[in-house]
Amino acid sequence: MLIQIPLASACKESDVTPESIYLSRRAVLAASLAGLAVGALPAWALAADPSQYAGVEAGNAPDWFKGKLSSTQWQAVTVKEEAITPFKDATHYNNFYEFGTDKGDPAKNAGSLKTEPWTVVIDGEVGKPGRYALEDFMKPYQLEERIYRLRCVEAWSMVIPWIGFPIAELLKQVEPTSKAKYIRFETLQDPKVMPGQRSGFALIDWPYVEGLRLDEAMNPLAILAVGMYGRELPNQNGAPLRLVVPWKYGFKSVKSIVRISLVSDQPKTTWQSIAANEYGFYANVNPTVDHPRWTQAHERRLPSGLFSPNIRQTEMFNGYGEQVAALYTGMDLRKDY
Ligand SMILES: Nc1nc2c(c(=O)[nH]1)N[C@H]1C(S)=C(S)[C@@H](COP(=O)(O)O)O[C@H]1N2
Ligand SMILES: [Mo]
Repeated sequence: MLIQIPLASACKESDVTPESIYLSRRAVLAASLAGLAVGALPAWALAADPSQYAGVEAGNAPDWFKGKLSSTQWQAVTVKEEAITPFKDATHYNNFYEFGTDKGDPAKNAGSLKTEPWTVVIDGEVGKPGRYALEDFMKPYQLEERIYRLRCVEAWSMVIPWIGFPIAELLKQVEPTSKAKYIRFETLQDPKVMPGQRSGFALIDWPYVEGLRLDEAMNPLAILAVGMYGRELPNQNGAPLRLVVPWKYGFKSVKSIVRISLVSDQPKTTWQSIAANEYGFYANVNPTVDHPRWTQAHERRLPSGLFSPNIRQTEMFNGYGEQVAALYTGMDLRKDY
């Protein structure tokens, strides 16, 4: 079944996908819409599917992930007329301070992160709290590919094909109580494998914490990701489980999650605790509210170089206003930045 998030400006997949992949995906979609089993597809259509992005480094996916790939809904949501960022850039220009503060540090250092076994705790205001091995945690969810813009508060951006599932689906499973008003996410804390947690970068009070209002978390665009570029997440991108909220600045999209809590009060989040005058709880991408030290009106789309800086105008809600603006009706987004 193909579930599309309705867009007034429906876009063509061909805008972001090389022609050959686009055509073969059409075949997969056409076949699944016609109710055909995947086995009934011509071999060329199948062969063209999951990891057709150029230059993708092969991963070493756990069996549960491989098992879910065949039923993944490719390009469930995508962007218009914008090229997908090369895999190399998306995996070698990262923010993951647990592994160092330079953009190249996560790729260099995150190899030490052991993502199997991985445990996820669900607690707080829920009918069904629990502690799960990741493969059990993932059982109820069908994976979807979501091609989203990612806009960092530092004014660079990428377009990344994530693989994940809507947080709304998780909320159905865990049954929030009437007291649950926010969802809080916590990254692994393990100074033995995370050099950033034992070094002098004492600004951060580990673990890294992020949060959303419950209605934001229920928006169909908000996902938990387990993969990108047709494969499992590389460690530097937040393996094995991370948040992706494409209408907010990148720092909201917390990596390597070990705990998800439903809470009644607005969680104290990492960047807000460091500098509340610079980084708010909402952190919606907003070209009209500048960071105190730089403009947010435009951004560098990676890959970006000295001679081709690739500057673009930043869009309100990172271009997702149609889907999310209603969440903020009546709020002053200059105050609640
Ligand atoms: N645990 C944790 N999550 C994190 C960060 C971090 O330092 N630690 N950095 C954030 C920031 S600032 C950004 S822009 C994105 C970057 O995601 P990417 O490296 O996959 O592009 O991750 C976010 N999630
Ligand atoms: Mo960021």
